[in-house]
Amino acid sequence: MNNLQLSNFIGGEYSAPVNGAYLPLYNPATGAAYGQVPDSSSADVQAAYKAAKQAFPAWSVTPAEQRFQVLNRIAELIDERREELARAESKDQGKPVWLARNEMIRSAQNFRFFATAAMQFASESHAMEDKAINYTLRQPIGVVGCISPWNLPLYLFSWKIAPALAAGNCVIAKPSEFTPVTAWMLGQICQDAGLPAGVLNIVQGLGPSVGQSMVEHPGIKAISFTGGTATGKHLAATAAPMFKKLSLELGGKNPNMIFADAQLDKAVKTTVSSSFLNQGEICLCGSRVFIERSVYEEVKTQLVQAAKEMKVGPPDAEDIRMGAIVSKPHYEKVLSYIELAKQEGATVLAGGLAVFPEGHEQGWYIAPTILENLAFDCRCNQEEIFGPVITLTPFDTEEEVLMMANSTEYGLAATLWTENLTRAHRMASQLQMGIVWINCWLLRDLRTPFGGAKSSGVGREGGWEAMRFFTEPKNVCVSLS
Ligand code: TXE
Repeated sequence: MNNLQLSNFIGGEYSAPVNGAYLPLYNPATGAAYGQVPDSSSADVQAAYKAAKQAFPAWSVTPAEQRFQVLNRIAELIDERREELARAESKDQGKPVWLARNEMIRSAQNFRFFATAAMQFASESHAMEDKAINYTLRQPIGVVGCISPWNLPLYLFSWKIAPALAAGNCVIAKPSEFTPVTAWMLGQICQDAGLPAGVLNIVQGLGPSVGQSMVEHPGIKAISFTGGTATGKHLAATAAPMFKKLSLELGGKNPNMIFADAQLDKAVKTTVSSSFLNQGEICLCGSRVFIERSVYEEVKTQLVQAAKEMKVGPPDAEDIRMGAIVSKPHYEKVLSYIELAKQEGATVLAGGLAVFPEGHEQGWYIAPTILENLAFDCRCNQEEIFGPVITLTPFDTEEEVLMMANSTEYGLAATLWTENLTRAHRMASQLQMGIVWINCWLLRDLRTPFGGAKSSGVGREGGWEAMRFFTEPKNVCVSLS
């Protein structure tokens, strides 16, 4: 797939951007350009809007069973093309190909899950004794926008698109300009699955042009966005005067708390994943590891050993644990945080530098990095780094670790390792987070609400939450007298 030229997918057809402009597409494993992605403009968003608006009257009344069948077929086709999609995703994003395969399974699950939701989602009714009966229709909103990031490209793209379509909306979707390939491939899959033209439109390009045009477009009534907190803030300010419905899934600086009474082997093993999976580029990664002082040295030694043994290399090698960082600017950002940590007085226990695998010296690789001796309120412990970098901090009491865990502006997820049941529940209720994992990490039931508190976002997705977000409730009150 060298010299790959991507296109937009509008009105059921692949098309070049109106302005004819393209951006280079880079392979993080080599640092070299391998294709081009449309640098679309508001003209393409407008064309997508026209197509979506035209498709909406028919799609919004398509029987739920037919919507189920099409979405389920998309899931089957993703499964059938898993290897091809996984290889494309790994090349585009830098993630290990084995991990991309898992994410393709999950992308198919997103469509399968919301296919069934289309069949199950129903009106509520509220009887007022003998006076009246209310029923609440949940109607599709119309044309909605989905904007997704580069860390889990198809997985997060499908996580938004699937419920939007299941609920009967027509969609304009924009993947990240850094990782557009699997979204581009999804257009063909949707067509092969029989999704009517115009129901899903994919516009490729930059955030400040395509994304911004979507948010500014008065006809796009709701936006589901996953990305950085700064972008989310800007997006919310743009959308506010139009009273758009917004779902924002933003950054995190997640605490991972290990108590002395935990099953330490399991805690350490999972912590290695929660720190470095996908090069640490998952909003749910636990970047601040707090360890009870009596087991601090023991846990630290094991984590450092695991990090040092971790193989970093080209993403298509089956035996690597970590691949390349998604883009040059992000690679430089992560390295600059490691430098900042040193200035803030960190001791580097593992990694702390770029890696240059043989034959891939120009790629963007960073060693799994473990830091200690940082204050809980220093910048490296407060700001989202979003790379393979964790800090270790000892604690003495539950109150102390709770205070440190809640000390950042973020509130996405926390992980607790303890065999003390009452403590686990007590802390879960006091952590200012949208998600708390107890003795596990990244275990996801697609029915549960997903999202963050504080600066980690607004609203929840997943299950009925997503179906509610993508519908407008209308209460109808009927007098019985
Ligand atoms: O994301 P952006 P960036 C965090 C992480 C990372 C930081 C910045 O800390 O280092 O954010 O990453 C589109 N209107 N996360 O700058 O720009 C953009 O094109 C509308 C956490 O790469 O937020 C892309 O499709 N859209 C995160 C999407 O927003 C705009 C995942 C996300 O990109 C836009 C990614 C605009 N004005 C980064 N500007 C998570 N929560 O998982 C950009 N976009």
